[in-house]
Amino acid sequence: MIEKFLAKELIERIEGKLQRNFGREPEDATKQQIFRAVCLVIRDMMSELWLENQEILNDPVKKQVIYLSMEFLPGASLRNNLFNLGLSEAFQEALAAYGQNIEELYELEPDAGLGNGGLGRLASCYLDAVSSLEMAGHGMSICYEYGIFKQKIQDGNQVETADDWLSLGDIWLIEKEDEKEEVHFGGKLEEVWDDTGKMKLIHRDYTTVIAIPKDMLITGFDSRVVNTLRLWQSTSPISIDMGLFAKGEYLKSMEEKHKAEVISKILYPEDAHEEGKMLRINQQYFFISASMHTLVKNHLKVSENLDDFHHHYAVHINDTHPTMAIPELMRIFMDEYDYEWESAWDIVTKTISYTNHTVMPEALEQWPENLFAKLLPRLHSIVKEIDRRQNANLLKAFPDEEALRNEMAIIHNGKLRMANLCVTASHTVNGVSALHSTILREKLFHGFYRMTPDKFTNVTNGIAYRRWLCQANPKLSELIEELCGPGFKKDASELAGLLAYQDDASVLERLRSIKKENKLILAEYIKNHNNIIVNPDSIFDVQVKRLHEYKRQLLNLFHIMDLYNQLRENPQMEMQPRTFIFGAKAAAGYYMAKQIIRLACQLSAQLEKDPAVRDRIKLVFLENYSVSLSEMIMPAAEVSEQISLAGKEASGTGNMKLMLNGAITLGTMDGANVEIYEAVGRENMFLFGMQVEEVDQMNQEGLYSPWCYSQGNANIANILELMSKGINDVSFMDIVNSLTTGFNGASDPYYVIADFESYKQAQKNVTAAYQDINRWQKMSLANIAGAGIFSADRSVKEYAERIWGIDSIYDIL
Ligand code: GPQ
Repeated sequence: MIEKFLAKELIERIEGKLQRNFGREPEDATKQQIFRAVCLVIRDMMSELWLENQEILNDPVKKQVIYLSMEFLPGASLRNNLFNLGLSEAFQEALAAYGQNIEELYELEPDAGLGNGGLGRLASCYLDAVSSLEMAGHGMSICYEYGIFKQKIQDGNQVETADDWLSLGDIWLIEKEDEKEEVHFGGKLEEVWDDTGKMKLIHRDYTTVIAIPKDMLITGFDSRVVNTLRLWQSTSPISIDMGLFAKGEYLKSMEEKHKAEVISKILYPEDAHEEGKMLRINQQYFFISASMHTLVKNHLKVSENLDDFHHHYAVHINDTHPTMAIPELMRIFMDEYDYEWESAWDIVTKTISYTNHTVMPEALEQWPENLFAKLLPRLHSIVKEIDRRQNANLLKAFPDEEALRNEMAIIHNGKLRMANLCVTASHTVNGVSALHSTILREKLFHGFYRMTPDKFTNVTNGIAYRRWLCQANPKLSELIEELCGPGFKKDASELAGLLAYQDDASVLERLRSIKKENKLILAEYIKNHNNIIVNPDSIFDVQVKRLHEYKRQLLNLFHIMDLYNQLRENPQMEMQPRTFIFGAKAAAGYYMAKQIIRLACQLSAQLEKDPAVRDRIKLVFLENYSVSLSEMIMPAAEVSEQISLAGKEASGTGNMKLMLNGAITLGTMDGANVEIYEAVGRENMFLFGMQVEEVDQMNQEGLYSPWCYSQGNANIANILELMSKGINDVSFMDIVNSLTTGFNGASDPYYVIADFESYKQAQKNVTAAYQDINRWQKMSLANIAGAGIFSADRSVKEYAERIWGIDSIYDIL
């Protein structure tokens, strides 16, 4: 248990921080100063816990996981840390003494948005779980000065502005200047022969960049283990070239510094998309090289050599972005510690494991070999050798299957394929939902699966459920605690205890009234931010996630346009009012995604203008969807739109957060929806659309013609016509063309039109079910009760047991 603090002690500590750091008394401190002082007090407490465990953590026989990821999306930390430490009430009381409201401090905190979406948030959920399970594990990434852009909607279009999160978010970062690392870029390799006739490769004329660690401490719920998320910031060893400066070349004199600093300047805002950019390669190598050096150094502090490195560290690669850990470790072992290839390879491959997060071809990283060789010559030579050896293995395994061997090669047609390198060098490879892992085995990595079937496994994603339930939806959390006891906060499977109340009318009524209160909070937010008054008794139908064609926000919009057409034709039509809520960022250069946002915004305005429809259907596009905003949306949602084309969404995690808050999934058999279906049963969700096999068949036949569909279906034709003619005076011809022109997969590649009728029917079923409030609340309860298996604690336990070989640090003392 964590020590309890009295409000009085906290007041003293907060006052101390205000005086020493800002020279202020509480009365004349600004809100920002109070926020900082409070965070500093909590940071001290976390640091003490962190120090307590250092001895155990540094023992080489106590294994720890290193979770490498280009993205982490912690969101805000204040409320989460207080909740985890059990100090929320004490701080609330302490602050009340100054007439301060802790909620206002929560609102002040900017999100640490060092990720794009699901992948980054998953990484943060897993760190929370590692600490909560009292395991040792650290995240490593980049300290981006600017995180995911802030989205503004101007005239119905997305506009991006920079996210200067560090201006206040830096309060959680502890700089460890003494643990900085050097990273070497570019240069050339030279062969040098020693007296014994042994050849060594020497790297010369490289550029040095300094990596400075900024550590964010990661608490777990009711846990004494505090881990770290180490974020590397880049800087140059030379701050200014005095020679150039003296010559009056001021800008040039600072060029080196700027070149180094640009590496950690900004997060790439493309989600599940690779572009082969030089800066991206530099970012990857920068944080990988610094991280691997740190591990090796730390290991050597407690062990004589690196032979037992894999007993001390499990290094996990979150998608292919950190793949360079493989050749970089090989390089360090061989070039810096004189290991032979075979023994280095043996240790490295026992250390590394890899999670794949997508099967979308455009997201599978492939680097141009020339560029890679120029930027990282030594790593290139190592990858070439891995490829050479792998080709020999492939020839043995598949002597008569040249096409397959080519598909599996690491270097092919002048490209380095990072996924193939990962699978080759990892001891375990996993997908993130049962369906996705099956697709990996049967399709994407089928050759590898034939060669090494035991390498492949599944770990279905999970979420830091306490954040979205206990912290974001306290009323629901209190009700569950009252009915089932507090055990669910430690063990999410205890949520199933709620099922005992599925026929209890008073419980169902309380669930309804909690949902209503949460809807009112969101309605107020919508009024303030969108200037739209929504009906709190309408169905809150939510689709929040990155904007991507495969996620099919367009299918949702098709349904809304169809309702609009029907209402215009038949204004008297009886209809259960609906509020369709969207939240989505589009990558800045993703034209179609931006068009879809524009369509949503124009449609929203058009509906609002029309008195005949606006009381029955509303569309709200919430700008700047983020972790913090999701914490307000999830508790208020009633329908969870999970409508990706089957086979495309690796897992989804928003689907889990929404069901946990009692929203009912309207979804395809894709990603983790399949497991939601298994958890709650057909009667507690709304399924529609083609299954993976049907999609595969359509793709193979190549006969799909959305244009023919629209000829045979007046509703679809009317929707297309509406978009062509214009919505709120804006025409969407590019969307229409992308759906209807071209043949053989060139038009409507995500089968929006093919799945439309099935979706529409499912939407009708939603409306019908909502008419029966009792039935609806029962479905909602079944979803909350069934959400337990989607806890990140469960996922991390599976990783720990089956992949990393780690356990609670207290169990192995
Ligand atoms: N995902 Cl490869 C991302 O958010 N970004 C990425 O670059 C890649 C995957 C998502 C994926 O689309 C979701 O289906 C998953 O639920 C999520 O990763 C976490 O596994």
